[in-house]
Amino acid sequence: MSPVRVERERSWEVPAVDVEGEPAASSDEPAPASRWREFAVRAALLTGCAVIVAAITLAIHLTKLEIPPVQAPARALQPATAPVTALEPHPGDGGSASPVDRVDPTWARQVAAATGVPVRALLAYASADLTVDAEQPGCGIGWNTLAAIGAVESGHGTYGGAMLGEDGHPSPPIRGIPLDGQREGVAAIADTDDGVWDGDVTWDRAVGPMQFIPSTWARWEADGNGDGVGDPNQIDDAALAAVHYLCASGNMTTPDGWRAAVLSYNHSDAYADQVAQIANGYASAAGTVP
Ligand SMILES: [Ca+2]
Ligand SMILES: [Ca+2]
Repeated sequence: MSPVRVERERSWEVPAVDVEGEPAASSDEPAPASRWREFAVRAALLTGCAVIVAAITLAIHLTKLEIPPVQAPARALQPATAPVTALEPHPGDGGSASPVDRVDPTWARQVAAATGVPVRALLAYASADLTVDAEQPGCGIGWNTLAAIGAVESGHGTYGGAMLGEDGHPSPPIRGIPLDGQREGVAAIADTDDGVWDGDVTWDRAVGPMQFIPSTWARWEADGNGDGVGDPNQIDDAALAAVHYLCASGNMTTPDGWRAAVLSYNHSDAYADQVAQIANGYASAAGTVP
């Protein structure tokens, strides 16, 4: 291969050299000592140029790197627990009303307005919070954590343009992609529900506002609205099943306990961070409610 000659611009004023570092042939050869001095100067200049080019290349490379999000300490990620205002039971109610009716509607309207959580979804989260507080007072989950999970999982039952009806059902129903193992990070889960919940008789899919997989629902099925039926498509039922699932991990009042519970729902640190951020935002916004 013939040597490539590198000509410098005027400001650099370095005589032409070949890539092997040998001074280029010249018609008026300098004396040996002068040649070596000149060669040393050229070498120093070339080294300097190489260092600058390497630094620029490194800087460009670094700017292209995807810097992973900084994981804040778990302590900073434990959301505050926002309280729910419940109505006092009225004598003669007969216990026939939906558990969701315990939630103070005035509180729900104000918190919904302050947080942006749709009031129907907020009623489901708050009711599930009240239920689990009575059943498992040691769990300590706040409605805001449940709401944050609902936000990430389905936009509170509005994913894909769905509308969350007053009956707690998103319309159209929210169903995830088939769990057919064909995509990265997607497990293969053959049908377990005969398509009853997910409409898919070949594979299973995550279902409803809280995105329960049918086999998980089969274990955690709950009836949050008190109609006698557990339905993962119905947000009161799904929210109650979700708090049972989360509280099964243990005490959520400690940073490590909170994180372990959320990771049991979805084993992703990025997911837990996102849920914590949203839950804290809801608690902060709800704190503005008089
Ligand atoms: Ca299925
Ligand atoms: Ca139900």
